[in-house]
Amino acid sequence: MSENNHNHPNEENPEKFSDIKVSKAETYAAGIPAVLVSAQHILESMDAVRGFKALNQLNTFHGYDCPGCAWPDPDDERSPVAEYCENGAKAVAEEATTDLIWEDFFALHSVEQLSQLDDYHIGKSGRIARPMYLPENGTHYEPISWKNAFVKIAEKLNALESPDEAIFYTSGRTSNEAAFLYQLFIREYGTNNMADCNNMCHKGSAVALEDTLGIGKGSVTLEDLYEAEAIIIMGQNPGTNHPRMLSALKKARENDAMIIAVNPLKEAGLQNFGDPQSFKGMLGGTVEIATDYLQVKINGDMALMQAIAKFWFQFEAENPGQVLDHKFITEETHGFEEFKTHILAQDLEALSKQCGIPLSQIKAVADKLKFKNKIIICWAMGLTQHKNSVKTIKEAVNLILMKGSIGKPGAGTCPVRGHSNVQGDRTMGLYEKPEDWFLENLEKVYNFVPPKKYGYDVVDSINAMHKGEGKVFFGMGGNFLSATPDTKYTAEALRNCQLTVHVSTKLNRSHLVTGKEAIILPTYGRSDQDFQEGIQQFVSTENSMGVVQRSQGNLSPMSKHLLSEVAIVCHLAKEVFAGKTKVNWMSYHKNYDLIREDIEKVIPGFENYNERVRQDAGFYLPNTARKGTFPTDTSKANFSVSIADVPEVKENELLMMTIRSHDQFNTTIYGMNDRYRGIKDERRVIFMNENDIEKRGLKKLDVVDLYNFHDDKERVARKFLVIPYSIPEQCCATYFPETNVLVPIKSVADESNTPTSKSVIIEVRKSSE
Ligand SMILES: Nc1nc2c(c(=O)[nH]1)N[C@H]1C(S)=C(S)[C@@H](COP(=O)(O)OP(=O)(O)OC[C@H]3O[C@@H](n4cnc5c(=O)[nH]c(N)nc54)[C@H](O)[C@@H]3O)O[C@H]1N2
Ligand SMILES: Nc1nc2c(c(=O)[nH]1)N[C@H]1C(S)=C(S)[C@@H](COP(=O)(O)OP(=O)(O)OC[C@H]3O[C@@H](n4cnc5c(=O)[nH]c(N)nc54)[C@H](O)[C@@H]3O)O[C@H]1N2
Ligand code: SF4
Ligand SMILES: [Mo]
Repeated sequence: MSENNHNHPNEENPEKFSDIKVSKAETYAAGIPAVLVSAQHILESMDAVRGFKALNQLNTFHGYDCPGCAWPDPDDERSPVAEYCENGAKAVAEEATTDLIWEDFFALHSVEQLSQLDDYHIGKSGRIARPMYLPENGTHYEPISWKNAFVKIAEKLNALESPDEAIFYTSGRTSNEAAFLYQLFIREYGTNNMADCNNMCHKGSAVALEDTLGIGKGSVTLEDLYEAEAIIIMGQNPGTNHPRMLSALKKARENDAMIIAVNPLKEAGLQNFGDPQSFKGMLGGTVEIATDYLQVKINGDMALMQAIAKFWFQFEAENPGQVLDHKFITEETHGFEEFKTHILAQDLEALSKQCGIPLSQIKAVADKLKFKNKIIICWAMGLTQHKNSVKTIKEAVNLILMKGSIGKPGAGTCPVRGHSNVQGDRTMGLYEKPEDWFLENLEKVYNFVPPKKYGYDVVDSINAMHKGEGKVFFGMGGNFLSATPDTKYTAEALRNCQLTVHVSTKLNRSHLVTGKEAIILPTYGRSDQDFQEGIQQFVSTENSMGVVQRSQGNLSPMSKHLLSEVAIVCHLAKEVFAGKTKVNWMSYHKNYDLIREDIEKVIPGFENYNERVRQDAGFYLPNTARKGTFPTDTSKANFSVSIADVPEVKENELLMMTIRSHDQFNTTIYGMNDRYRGIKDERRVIFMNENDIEKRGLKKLDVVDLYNFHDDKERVARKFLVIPYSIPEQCCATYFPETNVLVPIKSVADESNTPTSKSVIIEVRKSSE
């Protein structure tokens, strides 16, 4: 067994535990504290001059796209003060830090020692300054030249019996240009094993929307949000995860939209917003966001939406022709009669019980919505990470279709995407199940036959590595070990590999639980200037609303030993194919315009890419649903019929959702606080309903272990502090990634294969230590 097999896949028994301070949860987001916290994070990571330079270009027309979330920037005017939020500033602080880690850092700390640190301290070690290599049976990473790193990777890839033994992962920060080349390299190499973070994220949205509306993306623009009569926000915490969405919601409220929040928690940002860009906000004033708050049980959304649909049918019977859009339903949709029959057969009391919202409250909301025709439904991980996610999202589409609320201004679907270019990576073809047209276009342009056989997604990849069928792992960004489910199982899977490679900016746990050999390839972040052959390049990204924009960093890279992701793919391809290639790899990284020229040839919607991406606000990709056409199998928008179901939770069990604190970006921990939820200096907490605490003979701040049984295996996450919180009974919440150990690998969503990170059945017991 090699040395690296002892390293810790997660912090099982935290050493420092705990300096927690608990206060009342906030009832508003942003405001003055947000401005102060932004400044604090920036100044802790760099000097004021670099900090000012970094923030000054964030989300501006000629600057760089925020490395945080995928929320869009306004098309027209951008704020003269700051077109970013607190968490955008934190993302920049994290990336643009002047702390660097060189070979002396790795010489000083063994991989095992580093793996004992918590994620916060691993990340805070700094930016990786040069390529590093962990030899077989090695205890410490050693420096390696770029050339030797590429040679080693190429040797391993070329020695595999089949290209399908290699696994390529992508996290959603990768630019369009790098993503396009990366998929081209992987397909020329011969596999479709392209797992990506989307598999754990909005995959269910894409599946549901493709089936029902014929396009796997949302339909709305920012303007639509301003014009909507009603916005329903389900399973999303914008105050933390898409903070500038609050500015759009504020605008919607000023235009009299009603906003309905559907969430098991009373999230601060869904209640009130202190706009730091308004005079009133700077004086501490706030505006109300949600007009109605439905504190639904975890996974109760489908039942709730079916109940609303049933009330709409009742109201339509009382007000014929006024509640439903019959013209739209008749002309544009398919399957309405079956849907109607199904909904009318449902028992309202049973639906109300299932979702945990009193019938009177559901009826009141349905009533307020009944004459509204411009409705937008927004959602995120609270809908996508359950077993029945695809069906739940289709239920949201049913509501939209009943109202004809799509293909017109102020109405439509809004899956709010996570990583800043996760949508673009998919558009560029990073997909384990490529469509025929895409492969045909690749073949036409490059004159090789790309593989047709579907590849592995994230969960398939873990299983393949666990079985020894996946032998080389290559991650373009991300933190595969910590982001994926069933941490111990995934650690075993990665350790089975001959080689694990990560293209990364910062150190993370995936560098510490490795295959027999491991390589870290350090790369530029969004804020870094990218010069190739003396000419500054730019990249482009696609935001959550399908706008493609250019992004050009303005900071001098802190180390001369970094390569861009584009250059890394080109050099790797050169080494792997050693001349036997149809692609002129070494031309691309010298001039990114050439990559965009080829993207334009392969992917529809990118006509005149180089010209249009240079326009101030970029350009919109075509979107059929936005135009009111639905290229589905029936050529209509499809209603769907689903039985509302929820996981069976026994008396002694709780249904756990694993969520983000206000101080993290996925597995990157910015800090130990969750300001809006009143938590300071601790992440190992479990938010529980008071009655559930009492029933178990527990009290506030008791230390508990969380555990469950699945496939005859006990999974345990130790030492969590009990926090009484406003959450429906039998539901609880913890932070990801600390509790990913409890998400069983086999617990995945139907159709999308997404781990069910928001529906984890657990029990709690007092911690014995
Ligand atoms: N600052 C910051 N920004 C981020 C990220 C980050 O980690 N930090 N991550 C980025 C990424 S990749 C993504 S995908 C997005 C994630 O953005 P979100 O989806 O907002 O993130 P989560 O914290 O997972 O929150 C899910 C929300 O859904 C609620 N919820 C959980 N289960 C249910 C349910 O069954 N029904 C309903 N109705 N609600 C439920 C939770 O209470 C919580 O409010 O954010 C992106 N932006
Ligand atoms: N239990 C549970 N698990 C979840 C979720 C959940 O809600 N609950 N959410 C899921 C979701 S929605 C997602 S999207 C995934 C996220 O999964 P990932 O995308 O794999 O994880 P991140 O934490 O975003 O990746 C962070 C790492 O990316 C690297 N990085 C940052 N910027 C760059 C860059 O510009 N280039 C390169 N090459 N590397 C960079 C850094 O080294 C950093 O350590 O996690 C999923 N896992
Ligand atoms: S809303 Fe998202 S993209 Fe915009 S500044 Fe904040 S983190 Fe960055
Ligand atoms: Mo995500």
